[in-house]
Amino acid sequence: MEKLIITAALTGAEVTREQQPNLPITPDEIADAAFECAKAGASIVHVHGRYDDGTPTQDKEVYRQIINKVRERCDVIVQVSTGGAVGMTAQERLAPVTLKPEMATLSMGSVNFGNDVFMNHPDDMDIFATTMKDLGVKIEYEVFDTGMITTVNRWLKKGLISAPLHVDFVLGIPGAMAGTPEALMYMRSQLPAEASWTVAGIGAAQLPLATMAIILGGHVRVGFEDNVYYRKGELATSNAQLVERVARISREHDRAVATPDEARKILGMPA
Ligand code: KMH
Ligand code: ZN
Repeated sequence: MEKLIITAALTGAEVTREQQPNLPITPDEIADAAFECAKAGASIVHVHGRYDDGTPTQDKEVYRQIINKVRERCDVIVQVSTGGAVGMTAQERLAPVTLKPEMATLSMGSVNFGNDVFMNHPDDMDIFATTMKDLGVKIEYEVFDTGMITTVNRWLKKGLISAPLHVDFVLGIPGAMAGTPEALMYMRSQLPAEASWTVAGIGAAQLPLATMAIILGGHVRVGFEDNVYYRKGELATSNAQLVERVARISREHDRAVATPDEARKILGMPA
């Protein structure tokens, strides 16, 4: 089986220090967390910008610092968020992509997101995809609900996007698809041929869905953006602790963990 790509979603836009005291916020903290996660087996870090007071931002300068500081510390694929935080404009959200990071996310539709609405107008999605393609940024298609994988397939058929595709199933957001084995199996059944996939289980769904992905030949995303606990009632001590556990489970199943260069190869990215 292909080696396992572990993505560490380090910070997100919603989690607070009150919920997770070890949440990395500043570019230095994010770079340290990326280094620890890379050591533990992550080949991709999914990053969100925050101002020092914790406010989410898509400020290009904040992302520039994050990318540079991560690169100074280690080799790991930096994947910037274009989801940002609910309520940001499309233009704001696209700003970090102009830094030409190795990888960026692209949300494939609108969805209720807790008590908010995460808006992704088709015209904006089109601009995001075109910009990423023009700048040579590898896209991770973020799929929160079933209609979004249908859109991936529709775009592929229309020639708006092309293989190799990499899809992230984000399962368990209140308002979107459930974080259940059945949901994952359905999503996987709808993938275009040859696409690679990863799963980001939210909250308590993180570990069971990660374990399923390891067995099924998918890839895994863990980290504080999606889940702040190690187990019920016990906060994780770091993002790296969550990465380490997934790497350990994978190795127990005789599935080796990919290095960043191996991940680039699997995803069809330049070395
Ligand atoms: N913060 C969410 C509203 C992404 O990073 O691309 C969207 C999000 C998706 O986190
Ligand atoms: Zn994100």
